[in-house]
Amino acid sequence: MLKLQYDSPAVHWTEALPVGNGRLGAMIFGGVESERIQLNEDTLWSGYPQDGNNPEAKEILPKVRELIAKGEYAEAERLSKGMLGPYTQSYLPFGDLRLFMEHGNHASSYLRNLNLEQGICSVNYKIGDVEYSREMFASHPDQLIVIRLQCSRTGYLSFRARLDSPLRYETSASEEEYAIHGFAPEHVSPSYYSTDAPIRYGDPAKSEALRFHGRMFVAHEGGETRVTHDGIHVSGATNATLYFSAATDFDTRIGMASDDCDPEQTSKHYLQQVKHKSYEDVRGLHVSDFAKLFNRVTLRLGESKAPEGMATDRRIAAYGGSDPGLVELLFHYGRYLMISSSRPGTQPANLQGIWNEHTRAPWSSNYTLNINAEMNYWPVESCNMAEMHEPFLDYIARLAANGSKTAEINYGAKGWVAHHNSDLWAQTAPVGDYGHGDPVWAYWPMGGVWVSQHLWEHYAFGRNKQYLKDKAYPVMKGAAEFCLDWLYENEEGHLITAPSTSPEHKFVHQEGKYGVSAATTMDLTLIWDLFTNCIEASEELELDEAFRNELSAALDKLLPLQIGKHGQLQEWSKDFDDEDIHHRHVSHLFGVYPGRQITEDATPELFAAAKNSLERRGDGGTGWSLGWKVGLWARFGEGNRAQQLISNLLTLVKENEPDNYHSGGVYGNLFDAHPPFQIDGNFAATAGIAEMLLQSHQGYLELLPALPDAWPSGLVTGLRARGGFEVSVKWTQGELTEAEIISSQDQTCSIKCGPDIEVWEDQRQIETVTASNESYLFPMETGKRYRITVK
Ligand code: FUC
Repeated sequence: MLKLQYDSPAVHWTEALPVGNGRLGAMIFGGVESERIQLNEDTLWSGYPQDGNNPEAKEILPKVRELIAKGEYAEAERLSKGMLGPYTQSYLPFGDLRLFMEHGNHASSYLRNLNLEQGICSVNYKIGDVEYSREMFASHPDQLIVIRLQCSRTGYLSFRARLDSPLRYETSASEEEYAIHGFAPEHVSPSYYSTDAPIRYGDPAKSEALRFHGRMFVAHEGGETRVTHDGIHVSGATNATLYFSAATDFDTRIGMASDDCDPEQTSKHYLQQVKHKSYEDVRGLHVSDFAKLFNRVTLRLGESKAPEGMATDRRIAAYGGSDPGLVELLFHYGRYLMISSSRPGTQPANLQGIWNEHTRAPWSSNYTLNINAEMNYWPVESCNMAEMHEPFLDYIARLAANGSKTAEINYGAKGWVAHHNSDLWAQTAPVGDYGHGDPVWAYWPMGGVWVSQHLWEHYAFGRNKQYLKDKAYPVMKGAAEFCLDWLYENEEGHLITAPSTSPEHKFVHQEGKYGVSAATTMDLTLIWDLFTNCIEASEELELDEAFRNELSAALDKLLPLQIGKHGQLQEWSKDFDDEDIHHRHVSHLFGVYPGRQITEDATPELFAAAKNSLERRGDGGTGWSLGWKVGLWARFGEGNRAQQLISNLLTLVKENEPDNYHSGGVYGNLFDAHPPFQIDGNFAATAGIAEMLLQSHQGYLELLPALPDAWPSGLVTGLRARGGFEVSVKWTQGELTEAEIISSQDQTCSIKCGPDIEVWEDQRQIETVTASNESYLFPMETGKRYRITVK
């Protein structure tokens, strides 16, 4: 069974176990006498719609460009602060469901685990001879958090359950149900911003801030229940099931609070629906829903030496590169977390997915668009969770709507723009409190460009032309229109961007270190990616020929990427030295991964220079940075190096270790540790492991492109590749033995894999191919299975 397991309750939040249905999340501590189930609802954020657009930016822009052209970076940087806007709002905790068990704290035979296939967290222990068990899950079909308590002796189950919240709230009791209602602050400042009044509530009668409501009721066998002001009391039962539902008044259709979305009615509705069902039915429906998604992909990387019952935190501490089963667990955990935090119709997974206990969470637990929000969605297509991508794709459309106003007001530009950070309100203005933030991170107008890659990738893997035409292409085109306006010619006639930053990393220049210059490699490679995707999309759709030609002409004039004095791919358009050679961001390598501009075949020199740049950066970094490097080394075809980065990521980080910008790992519950907790590293690890086994960014399938020695034999099933393929691969002694491919459409499959192979359609051999460096082509029919065997 794929599970996380422990022999004691969680002490810290990063040891608790997450469940979620995309919208509702819970962190389960598993305490014996006193259980804490920390709750979240994905629309509960501070604030209300405010655009933060800054018309002064338009006046400042030409002056900043002039200063940059003269190399006066200090002054350019100072002036560009005037182009900033407000900080985003914060993702908030909903509250806590607390259980007080009336059996004391002297337990034996304690076990706590999380079953990844079923999405169920269990706690088992004995008090004397009586066995107690809890099963907890977040049901997507029933939109509830469900807690089942049982004991082995009739009438020995007695407890109280209540709700509270760090936000402003009241509770109320009715005959059958216990409820909590409250409202969110109008403003919460980021945790890194020191201010006297970081949390501000409005007048509840007038405030546009969100309201929330949660309620629970208990179904029980034996004994009796009472609902009072301090919770639901159950005495002398044998088993009991608590159902919890919650909502806010955020209306996804209009992106703000609305009277049409009464959170009390919504919560009541979900509770009502479940009252006539048995626990077994609710559980059964949940398990089939969850397992159906989870079981799409399987992975075997080799025998594990870890003993069967070893606690997961101890297993992480003991890893040392020799427990492929733990890598499998890390891979599947990313899929588990995605299925639990992003479902069609919900908000996209934020910096902590949906799990957050802090009112001022690290970096507001928001959407950081200069890497983190995109990274969350790296595994969804390749790891067969395409529909989990939808919340992010829908969110991009909201960014595009707001971003067209920001483009117009801030820059007088066409199309749409987004900057470094965003939130539930889809803020597209730059952050930085109108001058507080350092432009090296606060000023970055490429957010819309990067997120647009996701629109295209969803098409590239799924090949749904209608989606491309109606949803993806218009938004991609808007992002490209902004870029056409944003780009301008330098003296040599090349198109450049300015002010331009390589996110969060400064260059060394004479006396100072600066962030703002012209045409960073990241800007250029992001724009190349967007324009190339738009050109391919418009060809597929057979429309917009003139626009396509305009994009091609702009691509020809883009400032070429450059190789610097160390043989590195330059991060900036001038060959500056790095502020920090081991900096966690590797933005200039976007074109290698997750982009596709820099490949060994198409751009061998840049490819070698990019590899040199990654080498220079070293194998350290925050959790997410390590995850990115797994994917990068996979694209460089260096399996052992990618595996080394996975080992670095599997470093056990303790809750109380201070925030760190140079070395990360995972916590006891396998959550990624920046540190602090950020979920992006989990998703990058999953995507990176898939990238080691299958690649498809060069127009052909490449099987086992970066297999490490540590996984000599193995199997992966159900991965997806661009072009509409589903692929399974088997290998022994480091060599491919068999693969199976299914195509979602009639087409020619192009494939590259080392040895001589035979291609079979059912029992009929259709081709024998001799090993070469070329890719082989064979025709495929929709839905038919094609087998590849090695001669
Ligand atoms: C960027 C990164 C930080 C952190 C934050 C959420 O600012 O540089 O390391 O991940 O996003």
